[in-house]
Amino acid sequence: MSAEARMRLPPHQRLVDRMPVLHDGPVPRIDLASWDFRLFGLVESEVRWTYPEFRALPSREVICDVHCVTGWSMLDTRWEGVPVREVMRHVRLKPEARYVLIHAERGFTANLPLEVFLAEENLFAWGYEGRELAPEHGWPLRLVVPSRYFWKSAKWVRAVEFLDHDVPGFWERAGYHNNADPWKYQ
Ligand SMILES: Nc1nc2c(c(=O)[nH]1)N[C@H]1C(S)=C(S)[C@@H](COP(=O)(O)O)O[C@H]1N2
Ligand SMILES: [Mo]
Repeated sequence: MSAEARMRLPPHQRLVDRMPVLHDGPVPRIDLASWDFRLFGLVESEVRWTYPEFRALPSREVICDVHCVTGWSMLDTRWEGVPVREVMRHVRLKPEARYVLIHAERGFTANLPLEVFLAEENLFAWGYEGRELAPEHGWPLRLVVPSRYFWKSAKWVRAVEFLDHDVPGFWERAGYHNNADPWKYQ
């Protein structure tokens, strides 16, 4: 490993060169015709996109390192999708909104403080390494939050709920740290 790569590895992590597949339960079967993506909760008015509508939103590429709490890290992963900040241009938050709960297929959830969710690099990704996302990696849409352990990056996302209080997500209820900063080994 190069000295540069070592510096990019948080404590207790090892490098992998292919992305493992990790999630609870089976890969959900998705029907794009009935698929939607919604913003709801503490917003002035809710937003709902169909799949073609969402894919028509401006997209960009993000290259980032990802770190799974089970110990693997992958450097320079390349995602394409709609930036969280682009999505947020379509909604006006109520002033009480402080947290988000990400909702995915089959009841999976992940929680983040609003300011972490709004980071410039965060993406709702539909592409990976120049191709459509694979089903096992979250197709048709997954969240990518590079600043946190990868379990916050929900696959198969369907909605974002804005809240005035923090609600622990699926892995957080299972005992994972609420903040999940790999550099603090949380
Ligand atoms: N919907 C859903 N998303 C999920 C999970 C899950 O169980 N369900 N697991 C998380 C965990 S623990 C990790 S490490 C990453 C793994 O993503 P990958 O399978 O694309 O490597 O997905 C995250 N997103
Ligand atoms: Mo994970």
